[in-house]
Amino acid sequence: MKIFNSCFVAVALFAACVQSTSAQNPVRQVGNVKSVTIDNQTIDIGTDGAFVRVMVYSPNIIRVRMDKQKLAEDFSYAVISKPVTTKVNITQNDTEINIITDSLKVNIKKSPYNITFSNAAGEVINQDEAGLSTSWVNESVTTYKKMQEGEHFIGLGEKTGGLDRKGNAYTNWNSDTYAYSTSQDPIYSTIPFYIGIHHNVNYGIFFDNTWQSDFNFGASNDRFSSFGAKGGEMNYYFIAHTKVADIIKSYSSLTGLMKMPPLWSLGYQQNRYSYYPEAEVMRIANTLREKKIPADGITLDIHYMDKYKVFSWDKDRFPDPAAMIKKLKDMAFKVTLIVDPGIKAEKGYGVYDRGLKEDIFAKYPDGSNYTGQVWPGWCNFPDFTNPKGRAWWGSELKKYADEGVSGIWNDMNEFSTWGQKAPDNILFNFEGRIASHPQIHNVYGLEMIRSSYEGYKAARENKRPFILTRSGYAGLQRYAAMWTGDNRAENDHMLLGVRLMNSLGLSGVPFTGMDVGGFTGGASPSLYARWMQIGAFNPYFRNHTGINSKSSEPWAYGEEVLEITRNYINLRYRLLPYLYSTFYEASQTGKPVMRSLTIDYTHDENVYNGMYENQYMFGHGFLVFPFDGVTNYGKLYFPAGKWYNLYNGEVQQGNAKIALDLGISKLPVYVKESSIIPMQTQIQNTTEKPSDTLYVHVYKGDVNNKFVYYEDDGETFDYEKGEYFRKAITYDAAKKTITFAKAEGAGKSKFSMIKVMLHGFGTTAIKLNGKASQAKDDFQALMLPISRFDPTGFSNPVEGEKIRSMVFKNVNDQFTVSY
Ligand code: MIG
Repeated sequence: MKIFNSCFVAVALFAACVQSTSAQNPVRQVGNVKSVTIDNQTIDIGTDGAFVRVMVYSPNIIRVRMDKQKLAEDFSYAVISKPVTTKVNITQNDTEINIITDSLKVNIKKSPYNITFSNAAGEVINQDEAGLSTSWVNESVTTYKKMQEGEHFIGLGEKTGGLDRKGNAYTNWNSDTYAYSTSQDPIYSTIPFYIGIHHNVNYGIFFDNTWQSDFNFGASNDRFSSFGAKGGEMNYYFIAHTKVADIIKSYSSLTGLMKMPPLWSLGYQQNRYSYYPEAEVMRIANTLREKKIPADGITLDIHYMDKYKVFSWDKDRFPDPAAMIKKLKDMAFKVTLIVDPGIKAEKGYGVYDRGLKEDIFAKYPDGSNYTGQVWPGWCNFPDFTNPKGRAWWGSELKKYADEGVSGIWNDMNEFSTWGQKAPDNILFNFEGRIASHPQIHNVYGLEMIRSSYEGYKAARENKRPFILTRSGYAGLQRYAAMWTGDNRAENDHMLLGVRLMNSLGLSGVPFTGMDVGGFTGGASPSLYARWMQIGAFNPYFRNHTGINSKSSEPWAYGEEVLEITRNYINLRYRLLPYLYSTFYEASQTGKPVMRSLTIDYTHDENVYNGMYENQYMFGHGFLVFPFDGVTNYGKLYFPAGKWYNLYNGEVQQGNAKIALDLGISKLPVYVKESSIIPMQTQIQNTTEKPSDTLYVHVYKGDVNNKFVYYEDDGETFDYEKGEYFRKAITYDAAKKTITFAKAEGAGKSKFSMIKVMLHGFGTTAIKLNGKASQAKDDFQALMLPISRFDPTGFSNPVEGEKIRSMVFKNVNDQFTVSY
């Protein structure tokens, strides 16, 4: 009885605390608004518990910053754009503030502070959860948003688990996670940006805070979604558009767009941990050529180094690196080298000595260099948040440029010290501001790849660097492609890899890849074949495997698997004109190359269903089903519209679910109606010239489409000065026309002719520029992964399905095909 009583008293006392004496309340709320200052597009708000600044960044982007007292200096490694001047109407009265832009209505209640975002029609898109809003517990700050009915959450970068993040919570703390599980969190990188979807509206929230951050999308709570961090400001950008693609575009306008990658990096890349010595590297290169497996890249892992010391070569294994790289170059192979940030602390090792001299290593508060253990033993770690550190790294990279290296693969940049925790009290320069490890941890990888990108760009005149990274933060797409680290050779990991890339695509990173074939363990032949098929439809296509696993080259699994693998690599090379143009689109708009179906079919509930969540569009035209590689059985969902079987042209109507039992020779891929798919004849590497004809495949459909065909030299930055060849191709379904616009740009096409390949038009009369014209029957061999006579069983075009073609003499001409 006594115990019961005192409990009762304690509860009553706690309630009293919450209500009255805020000084004793461990949760500090924003509270009531006390002062408001409006200056053009910025509103400064003083409240009981905080200082708030709301800025109109554009008609579609509102930025909210908050801190307990006043705001710190505004600085971000991720955001590269400033607010644009825009039409905005801001008013206030005793109870609220209202902001109206062309696209948004923002309402801020004053007692207490609470913000609601609505669209122009007044529909609520997103709002603070009443009573919770934003609060602090010690230094950690969190904003709570009302969970909307039926809300889906997608994005958040490289996060495991399902496509829909509803019901889960996530932490951002970049970590070296060897052989991570399919639900492990966190893994390597941080992109604190997600998209919410409900009631036919969508929004994005980018929480730009580099401290450890936490997101909760209704994980065991039915009230809110939340985002917060262990330190720093509440600092988020609210983005709203009617289309998810435009949300990604706005996010990309804040954090930057990917630059055009070098063409060779879209070819097939061969890798393992590790190929050495030189004879082994040459054997791999020769075998790829002998077996006619198209390829452009070979990657060297840590064993090329002398005792894992970065910027050195093991001279026994590689006596003359420059000569070897030249030999490979003559065979049309580009070399990518791995680099790790840990610098062996060893006097006499020039790289280290120069680092000491430049004083660019991260430090303890007493001024001594922080020392941690990785591959080379005890290491110091370059401070990439110091401009001097970046310059030093760039100058060390020159050596590789001189040796003819094309790509720089940034590993271990979480940063990893054998997976151990690095101490909090390491200090970093942070552009002269001085920051502790917890504040910069999540941007260490970003600043390393920035150093690599800028350094390699400066080291090689007018050549596009290819930078690959394992870690990063929002904005990493400006510098690097990203791969998803140490996966396992398991079916679930193949599918998880697809989701990770789809999610990265939703989060502003278009250039992504996974270890195709699996890093740890060994795949079965059927899993390997499936994985290579899917890899052919990934932005970055690299086969890689770990140190103790069995060989994983395309020929390591027997003749049949070799045949299947070669078929799909071949197809990828014929599709390069399409792929390169799709990369161009990504470089202009941020629209990813691998597109989760949530981008184009946002409000179709089926795309969130766990059964179909891995399906994606590869560019605008291909619907790819990452089919099970073990049972070879799967269920497919076709969204609204009309879909053509890639292999035989058969039409599949949309809004349909089908089950398939398949062999391993084919990956289910369908082409969307009205697609425009430029292709070329088979080449073995990207330095080889295809025939002089660009084959443009057009699929009859009832929806409009616009595709921009794009070409440039694939190598330099001259395209930024107008040296490109660009041709818009428009499918107008109502007018029944396909218009090829005049070529734009100062560059020349490598093709001289266009051949239009018409799919699904049957015997319909075809006109050219309004005049009756002959379209010849043709065979879609180019589209097929292999020749029709191949024993592995690809089918011919279905009977009665006529593929017809028309040839045009001049690739520059403007012309219209109608039916
Ligand atoms: O501690 O360089 O994720 O791709 O092969 C392992 C060796 C270091 C991790 C990378 C992996 C690479 C491996 N690296």
